[in-house]
Amino acid sequence: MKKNSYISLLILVISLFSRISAAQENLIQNISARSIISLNGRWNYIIDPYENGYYDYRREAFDQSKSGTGGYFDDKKQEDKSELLEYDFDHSPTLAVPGDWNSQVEKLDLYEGTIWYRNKFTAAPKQGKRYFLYFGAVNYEAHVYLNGKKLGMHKGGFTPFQFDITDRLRAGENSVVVKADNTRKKEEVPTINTDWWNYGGITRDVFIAETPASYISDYQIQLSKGSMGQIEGFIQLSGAEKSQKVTVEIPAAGIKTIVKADTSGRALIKLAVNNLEYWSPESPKLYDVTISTSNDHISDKIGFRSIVTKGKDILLNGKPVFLRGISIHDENPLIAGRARSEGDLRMLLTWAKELNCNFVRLAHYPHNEQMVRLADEMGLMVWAEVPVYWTIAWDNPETYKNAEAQMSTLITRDKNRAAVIVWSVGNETPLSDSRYRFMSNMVTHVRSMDNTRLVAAALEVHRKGFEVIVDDSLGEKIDLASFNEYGAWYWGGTPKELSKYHFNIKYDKPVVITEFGGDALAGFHGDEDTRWTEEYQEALYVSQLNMLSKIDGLRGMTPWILADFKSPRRPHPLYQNFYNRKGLYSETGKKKKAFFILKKFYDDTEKKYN
Ligand code: GCB
Repeated sequence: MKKNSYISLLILVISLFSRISAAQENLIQNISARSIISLNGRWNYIIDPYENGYYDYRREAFDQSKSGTGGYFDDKKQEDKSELLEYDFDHSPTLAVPGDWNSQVEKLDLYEGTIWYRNKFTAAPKQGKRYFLYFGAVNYEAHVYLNGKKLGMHKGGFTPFQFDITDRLRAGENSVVVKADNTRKKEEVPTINTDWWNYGGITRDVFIAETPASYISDYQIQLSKGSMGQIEGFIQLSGAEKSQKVTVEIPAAGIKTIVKADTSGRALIKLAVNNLEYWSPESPKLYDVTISTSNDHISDKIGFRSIVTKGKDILLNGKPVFLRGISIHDENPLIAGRARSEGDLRMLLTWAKELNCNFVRLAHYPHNEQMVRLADEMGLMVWAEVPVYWTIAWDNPETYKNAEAQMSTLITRDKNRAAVIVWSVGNETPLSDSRYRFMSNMVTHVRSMDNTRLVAAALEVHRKGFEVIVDDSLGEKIDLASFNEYGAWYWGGTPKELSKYHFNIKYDKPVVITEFGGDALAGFHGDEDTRWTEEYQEALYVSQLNMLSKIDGLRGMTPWILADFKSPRRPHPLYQNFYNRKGLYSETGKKKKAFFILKKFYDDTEKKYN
């Protein structure tokens, strides 16, 4: 290739790339505490299974064409009577945002593909301010346009993203268009096969946040690894004035410190503290923390606690703790659909509290930031996870990058939440060399971003006769011997036969059973050998708890699962009706018999640990 054409190709590649990604910004910490314009509400939508709004009839993408126009994102109106226009947002139906589309419109129940959303809003941008368009989550691939121009694309159905729209936001009316596509693909994260509903759409909050031109973009303020007497962290400033003085104050703890950011806007803090009241489930103390520069100010509620392991113990603030947990999906069974509001989230955590939990596993992907903030407030420790679930494309470097990016976003978003004690790099991933490499790299990555929390994964067991063995070599790399086992449901016969089994766990680490359970249709009764009855599930819990209690080093569990949830893998017409019925609560919120078995076990365990 000639030098000139090489250079022009390079310029083309760079400009194409920058056109797509220029506006996508690193997440702003605690962005909902900024002055915001909420874009939640009814958005017009167009179902587009053939992606007419994105590609022309030669399958060329409109937003990649010279003019960059022609797609539904133009949000055009018919201007004269002869004009041909085959879409019209104004006369299209509406969907609630936030909210998945499946639970809102019957014909979308099983829809997988593209839906276009359009929202009109007015703005009055001020001179000297910056504006960010923020999405809490869109499942799975989102292309976002403001006033007909593409802002960028985001992949990953459960992580937040934002765009700097300062130069594009108009005084007066604006149109934001989102192409949301929830098509499952083998190389994505998650992959095509999961045991949950593939809810599509704009499932979490959308808003525009205003910041000063130079602003506090990120911060971490937590106790240092293993320490109960030192707060460590950083403040990151963005914008033109980076090298500024930053004041951090925690008035109730008598803390005030002033640090200077370097030319990259980074200021490190390290503070000796005493007399801190530590965060714990019994006393979820959150301090008001404020961070200020000459032109910006942000406050947050932050708890301080230490979490480490020592041999087979988990120590919370230096004291052994038993994780009385339950697994939870981000789904309100009463809808049934993705949780849409703080009320939905509070209901789920209140149900966990009724079980006497001090711990929740937010399976199998990042839940709403609000959920983690509620856990902070309500005193529930959290296991947070990314959807590296079952058989991911282990050898594809793009798949790895995607998984790592989702993990980075999750850590960036929730790193100031005392509630989060475990980052989980995945669930039930099948053994192979490439999977080991993938998962080990994830673990290393997590530790490089945050060394103050435990790192784990939900591993699998295998069996030899009556021996249940945990020897996955990933176990060497993580902090917990954490695994799922489905004795008396997928193997091991009926509940009473479980007593023959015993565990052989290779690691001298705290043992946390990340899943066990079985299905019961609420209100269906019979003897304890009859599948799908509440009695079977109850007997299963009794036998499981007997069996698990014999494990030396058992330090916690998150049985599967708090509430029945929808899954296309569960078609049995009498018992399932496309619900996974392993919930301790039914899809109408009724407690099943097994609920009381687990609650009693947790009540007794709590006494032992106090
Ligand atoms: C598992 C998965 C979970 C499923 C559950 C089940 O091991 O981790 O996502 O829903 O089993 O019910 O089979």
